Amino acid sequence: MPAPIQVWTWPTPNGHKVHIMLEELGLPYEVVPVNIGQGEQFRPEFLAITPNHRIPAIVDPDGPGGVPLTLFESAAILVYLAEKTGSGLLPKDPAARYRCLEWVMFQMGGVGPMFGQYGHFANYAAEKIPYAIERYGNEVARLHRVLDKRLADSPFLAGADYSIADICTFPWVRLPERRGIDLAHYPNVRRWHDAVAARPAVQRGVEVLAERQRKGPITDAEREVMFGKTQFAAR
Ligand SMILES: N[C@@H](CCC(=O)N[C@@H](CS)C(=O)NCC(=O)O)C(=O)O
Repeated sequence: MPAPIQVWTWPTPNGHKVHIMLEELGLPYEVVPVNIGQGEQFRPEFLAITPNHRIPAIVDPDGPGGVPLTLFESAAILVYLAEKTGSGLLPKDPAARYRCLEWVMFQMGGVGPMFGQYGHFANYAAEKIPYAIERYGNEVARLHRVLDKRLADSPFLAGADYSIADICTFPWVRLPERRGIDLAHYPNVRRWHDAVAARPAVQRGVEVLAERQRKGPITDAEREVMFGKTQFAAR
């Protein structure tokens, strides 16, 4: 039995990518909760793993050459885990591999940041700024249109097969009502969403730390930690 991979994480879309991947691969893992609303992302033990104080990050005691490896950035973690296990979740054929990486980068550079900013201005910011909500709302809708077009031609984002491109995008597309999105307007995204959501590993992955999820609206103390002085203090 391989030593468990430590996952420093929290039940957010970026955390869920890694939970789903580990479930898909059936690798043993140990969850280390990092409560980002209470400032645990600034603890020295976590900063020793990631200078960016953002979840997720992993520690694999059995990294390349048997040497322990720490890794942050969710997509780097998915690529690593796919390569470590030789999993087809990152295709081996060169053209298919680049097609997959293209959609992984699209998620990392577009979907994640834009959906995240929409969530910030629409749900978290104390002051509601119409321009910002409209700007990021337009981007969220545009990116759904891009996904819908791709998924009109292809069962999954990278092509015929489910891959890490789907794993990293799904947690951002689930619960679309949080982004003011009705998937009825994006029928190909809906078909894909339902197919991915039906996978047992995905269902287990999105349940990781579900009991720790905030139930009500964001508090002023959490706002301070994530968007105030605590977040931007020099470290
Ligand atoms: N590009 C990073 C983004 C990670 C990220 O933004 N994580 C958020 C949670 S989804 C976080 O840790 N936020 C803590 C904070 O804002 O202080 C990745 O994909 O891993």
